[in-house]
Amino acid sequence: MPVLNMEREFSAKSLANSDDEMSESTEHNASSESTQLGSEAFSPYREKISPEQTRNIIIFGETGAGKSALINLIVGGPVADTSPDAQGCTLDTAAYPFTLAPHHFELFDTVGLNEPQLGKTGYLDAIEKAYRLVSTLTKQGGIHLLVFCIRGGRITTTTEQNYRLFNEFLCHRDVPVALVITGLELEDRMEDWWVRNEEALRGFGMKSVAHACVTATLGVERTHVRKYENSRNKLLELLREHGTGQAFAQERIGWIARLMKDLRGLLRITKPQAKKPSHKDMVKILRRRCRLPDNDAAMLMQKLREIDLEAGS
Ligand SMILES: Nc1nc2c(ncn2[C@@H]2O[C@H](COP(=O)(O)OP(=O)(O)O)[C@@H](O)[C@H]2O)c(=O)[nH]1
Ligand SMILES: [Mg+2]
Repeated sequence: MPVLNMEREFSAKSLANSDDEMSESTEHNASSESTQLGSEAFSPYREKISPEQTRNIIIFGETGAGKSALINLIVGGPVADTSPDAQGCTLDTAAYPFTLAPHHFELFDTVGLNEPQLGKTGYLDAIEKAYRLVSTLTKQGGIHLLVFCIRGGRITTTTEQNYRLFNEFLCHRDVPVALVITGLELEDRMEDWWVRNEEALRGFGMKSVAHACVTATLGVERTHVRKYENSRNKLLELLREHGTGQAFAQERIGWIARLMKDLRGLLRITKPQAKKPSHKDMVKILRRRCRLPDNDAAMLMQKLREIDLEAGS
């Protein structure tokens, strides 16, 4: 059974122990505009940062887990839309720049799976989003850290599949994962959640290099202000400590092809006679929606065939 990395856990524990500290002032600089992937228009702030300097942090988890609230907490202002029932397309992504001197980060707010499986339309939409995400990430230097956001509560099959989607399918288990547990404002000590649930998370195979038990809400009349500020401190420390290492990236078309194939494993076909989409269908979607150039389309078809051959299918 996979185990948590205990060596790295030490630093996670030290984050946890900052529960009683009051907020320090931290230099930061946030743009209130996100960068929608696939659009050529970057905010002026982004253009000033060279891709080598920017650390790309992917925040993922189920809808409602608190990903957007977490980004607002880190950035220190309401840049990302939070909503109790926002929906979207799996792998749809918006990026938010954030500076924690001397480091520049790009925080990617993602849409995860809302059910353990994808329908055919959801699958084709997810492929389009995967293409945009991977194209952006290869242009911007790869992924430095995955932040898995879970709402303190039950771990479901959807939670597990979201972990697989980003950790295994997108990052081939090569990127450190930090767990952030939200919704803990009613705990006397937020870290108690970890003590009670660490064993269960281990049982689900969720490995992490660090964790932070937090609240991403200030509460009515700022009831939770102290825990909120402590949560921000923990997250900034987590980014500093674990978000500034080596990036993971792959050759773009090969990366997309592999992700398309892996996503297929999550595809649910409800009508027994219906077929799964062919390579041609998938490439057609990318040509139509993302203007995939001819040579990339040919290379993608080739890669998809190679992966099939490798798998012996
Ligand atoms: N009580 C509480 N509510 C939270 C917390 N984090 C997020 N929320 C709320 O949960 C809802 C979903 O949050 P959101 O950030 O949009 O989730 P996302 O779908 O993962 O981006 C919103 O109404 C948030 O205000 C938290 O730590 N505690
Ligand atoms: Mg959101």
